[in-house]
Amino acid sequence: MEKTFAIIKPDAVERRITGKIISKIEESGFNIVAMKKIWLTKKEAEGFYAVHKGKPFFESLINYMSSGPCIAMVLEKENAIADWRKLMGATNPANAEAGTIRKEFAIDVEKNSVHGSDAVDTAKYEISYFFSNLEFCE
Ligand code: IDP
Ligand code: MG
Repeated sequence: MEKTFAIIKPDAVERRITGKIISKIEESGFNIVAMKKIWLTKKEAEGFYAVHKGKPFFESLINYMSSGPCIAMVLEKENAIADWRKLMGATNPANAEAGTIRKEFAIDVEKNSVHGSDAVDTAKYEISYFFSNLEFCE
């Protein structure tokens, strides 16, 4: 079964909507096989988002992602990577489809409430960035 990596970002944790987001994840057929609450340092956020280094939004993104705790999760399901991206919705909530998490909960293009891996190799890297083998329940 395919695994993907998900984050409930600081804007959503701060607004206490993690339960609502987790409900949507479970109702959509994902199994949560690992989960923890974690407050990233700037360095850890920079490492996670290294692919965006140099982009105009990078510094603000790092400040935001290290501004408070987030929830990191590994989700499992057939087609988990694409299906989680679909449930999240477009990066900019203004372009997100009805019924998606970002359409319903995101504040703006930066504070967009959730993260999801975009491919098999990034899912593998991101899962191993946050979780060790001992943290999985399968
Ligand atoms: P994704 O989260 O939908 O995969 P990416 O392009 O990988 O989107 O960007 C990573 C994160 O960087 C976004 O989720 C969002 O928080 C932030 N971001 C992306 N584009 C912009 C932008 O144009 N302005 C501000 N923040 C942005
Ligand atoms: Mg991305």
